[in-house]
Amino acid sequence: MTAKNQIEDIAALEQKFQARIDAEQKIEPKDWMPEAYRKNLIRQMSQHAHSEVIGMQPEGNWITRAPSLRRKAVLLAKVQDEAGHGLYLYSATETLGISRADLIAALQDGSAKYASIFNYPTQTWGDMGAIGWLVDGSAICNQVSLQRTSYGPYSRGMIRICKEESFHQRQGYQIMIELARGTPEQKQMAQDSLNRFYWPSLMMSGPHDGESAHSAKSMQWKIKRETNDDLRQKFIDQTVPQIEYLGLEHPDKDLKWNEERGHYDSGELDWEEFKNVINGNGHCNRQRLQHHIKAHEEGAWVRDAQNAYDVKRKARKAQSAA
Ligand code: BYC
Repeated sequence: MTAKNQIEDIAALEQKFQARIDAEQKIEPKDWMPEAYRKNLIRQMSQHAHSEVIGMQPEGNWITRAPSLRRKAVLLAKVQDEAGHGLYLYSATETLGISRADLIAALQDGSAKYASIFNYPTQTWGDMGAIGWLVDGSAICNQVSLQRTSYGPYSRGMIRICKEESFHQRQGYQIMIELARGTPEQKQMAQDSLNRFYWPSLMMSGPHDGESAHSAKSMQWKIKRETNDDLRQKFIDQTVPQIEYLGLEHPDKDLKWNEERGHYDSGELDWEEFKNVINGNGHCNRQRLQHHIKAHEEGAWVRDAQNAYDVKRKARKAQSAA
């Protein structure tokens, strides 16, 4: 085959691929896909998996200090769910031909990102409420749309994850309701957590569309189904009545209903802070990665034992087949 024929061949495959996407057909692991689609998916899905796993740390910090046995059990269940979400997402990413070990190595050497929000410290019990309500709330806005992502394994993973995330959000909001209706000190704690987590939760949707490096291609390939700014707007709009119901003050003093747009206009985010955090210089970036590396090293014996068992099992199977 000549080089010209090869290029024409790829162009035809790409056209067919895009037609399937346009027709809302899912792309499955063994289907042909452009190399850039595979790479972009590996990037987004693995960063999503890393976010779930690193996201266990800020809440894990409060399991031993939960105010009651019931709260401890609920928080423990939520954190375990997040580990499960990480596992589904790593497994789904592996279907694209990359190993879990390579994905973890990229997280640990800093070449793969995870959601900026998990680099903020959790200082009070109110932060457990704010994370469930706002962080999971912002994540859900995105994840509901990702249920319709074009890659089959990612889409199916998202359907299950969304069911669990709804419980996460409600448990967080319930903590906020109790604090907001409690003593003046408890209400103040709720307000303080809202003030600290509101803006970073808006940053979870990523940079403005005009600044988003991957959006155009990801929207064309339907990896993403909504743009960063549309997701953020959805979250801003849904949060306003929730803050009102709690009787707390909205942290955005520039927030205003825009009749013409049918949405709230909001104040600008601190994009310098966002850049700093995603480039490794947030409050907890180093601590989060160090903790992950330590836990990974301490778990090496489990992986070794698993591998040794696997070798033994295969040898036994080969022996009985002989
Ligand atoms: N934080 O071109 P853009 C959860 C990066 S966890 C850090 O707009 P894209 C939970 C971006 O990666 C759920 N980095 O990117 C768990 C890119 O860098 P690279 C987390 C960010 O991909 C525990 C660069 O900036 N959800 O629910 O088109 C407890 C340019 O951005 C961020 C997901 O991961 C950020 N916020 O759009 C509680 C959803 N924003 O890769 C809760 C899946 C941007 O070129 N991910 N960057 O080095 C997505 O939907 C998309 O990746 C994003 C960004 C909307 C986040």
